[in-house]
Amino acid sequence: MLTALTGVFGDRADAVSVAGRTASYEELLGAAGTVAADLASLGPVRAFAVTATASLETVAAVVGGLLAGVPCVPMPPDAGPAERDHILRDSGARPIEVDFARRAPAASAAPTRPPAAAPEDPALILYTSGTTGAPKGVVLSTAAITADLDALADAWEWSAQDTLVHGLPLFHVHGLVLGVLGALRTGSRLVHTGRPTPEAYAEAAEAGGSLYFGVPTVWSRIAAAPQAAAALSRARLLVSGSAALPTPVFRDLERLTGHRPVERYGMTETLITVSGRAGGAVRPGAVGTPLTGIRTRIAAEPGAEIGELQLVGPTLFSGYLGRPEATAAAFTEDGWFRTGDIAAVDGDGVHRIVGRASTDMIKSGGYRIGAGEIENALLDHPRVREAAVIGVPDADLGERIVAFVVAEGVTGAELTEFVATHLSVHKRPREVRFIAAVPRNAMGKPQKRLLLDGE
Ligand code: MLC
Ligand code: AMP
Repeated sequence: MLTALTGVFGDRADAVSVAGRTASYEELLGAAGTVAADLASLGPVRAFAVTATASLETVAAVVGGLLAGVPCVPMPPDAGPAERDHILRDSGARPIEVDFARRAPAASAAPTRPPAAAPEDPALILYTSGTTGAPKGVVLSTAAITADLDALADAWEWSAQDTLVHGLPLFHVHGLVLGVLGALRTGSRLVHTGRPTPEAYAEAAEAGGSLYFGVPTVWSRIAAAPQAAAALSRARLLVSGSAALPTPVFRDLERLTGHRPVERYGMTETLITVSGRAGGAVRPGAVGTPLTGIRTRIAAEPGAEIGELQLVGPTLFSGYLGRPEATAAAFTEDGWFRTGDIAAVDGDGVHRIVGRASTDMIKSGGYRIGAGEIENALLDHPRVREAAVIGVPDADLGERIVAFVVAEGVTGAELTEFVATHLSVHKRPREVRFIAAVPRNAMGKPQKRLLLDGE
């Protein structure tokens, strides 16, 4: 999968740069070889887990797992103990530590030997939230990942001539699969900026950045920093994804950088499936056309033009780890994956995402957050009797998490902190509102849309 590490694109001292530290492919391969040898010495393991900080260690861990044929579970570094325990218990993954300075001799780590795993074997297990319950492990095979990266390379004319720049977290598809494995497959130099700030993105432009990835929150912060945005005029392609890019941000970026950002659409379960193309017509609010090998359909009511986007193709996940019922429920009877996103297809085949089927799936700063998971965390607090969590439109984050609770003798700040000790920091409510009762229908089901009535 990692073509760049075979040396066909050459090597350089700064082939991979993460949060200010650089490594050549040879150094990366050496550190990854040590990880692979350590994994082999553990005997048969189902999976291994690494705390996925933005670091060369995380990159070496993921590459080491691929060399050894053992799937990697990247854990959010800010996950609270409950979320961490859940991920480790659910996946059965063995946590490991990586020391980037421990390097196997390059020859023993050379990926020219037969790959340890078959293409259909799991390469990564990424934990992601559903509308209810704890996060599920999404199993991604090498075959799915390579199909996706090759389709994206084609759509974006992404090659070893590029320098990829981003500062996204390394435990999700966007930052890890596209942002790290994509660079190692296409041979583009990688500059991971540590954090995705406008200043860091601009600085990387001075150093030759050509291809930029960001979630809409990152792009809107860049659009609000005109000097940083101007530096990106030297780039070749700006790509936005993980949530809808607001049209005003698209327009501001076009005005400040001279580029019309390309939007692409995806999910942890499907990888990226629909995208605009380099050199193609790009419209604000549209996510482009299906990638090579992907077929889409809109499950619309008779007479309606919008409906649930469903798809099939080689980039789809292998299933939710240990949850055959949940996996089956994610597909229609005739085998199409149900995205839960509401979409429309224009006359020229260009797709637009117009909403989501469930209010219980929140996208905040590009992070996918299940309302049920936060509600369960809040209900664990002894003072909380009822909890209902929703995403409220937010200019910076797309949506912000607001929790409505029925509780006495506890402050909003205490509840926010309580959630942070259970889950990841980005799952904390931004706001806690105290109410007398959660509105419910005759069946007792919460009527969350009523929570914001009267605003
Ligand atoms: C956050 N903070 C809070 C808080 N929430 N403080 C108190 N109460 C709360 N409820 C703190 C933060 O910890 C941070 O502190 C500070 O406030 C600013 O937080 P922020 O506004 O969230 O900014 P930031 O931390 O910079 O995060 C914005 C972001 C981040 C865009 C950088 O959301 C991000 O990295 N998003 C990317 C998500 C992503 O990669 N998704 C891809 C999923 S894959 P401090 O001290 O740290 O400053 C996918 C498939 C696909 O979707 O299609 O790509
Ligand atoms: P995740 O599993 O974290 O990858 O989140 C997947 C979800 O992100 C999708 O189901 C969509 O709701 C949303 N998403 C990703 N890309 C886009 C986009 N370009 N426009 C709108 N929503 C998007």
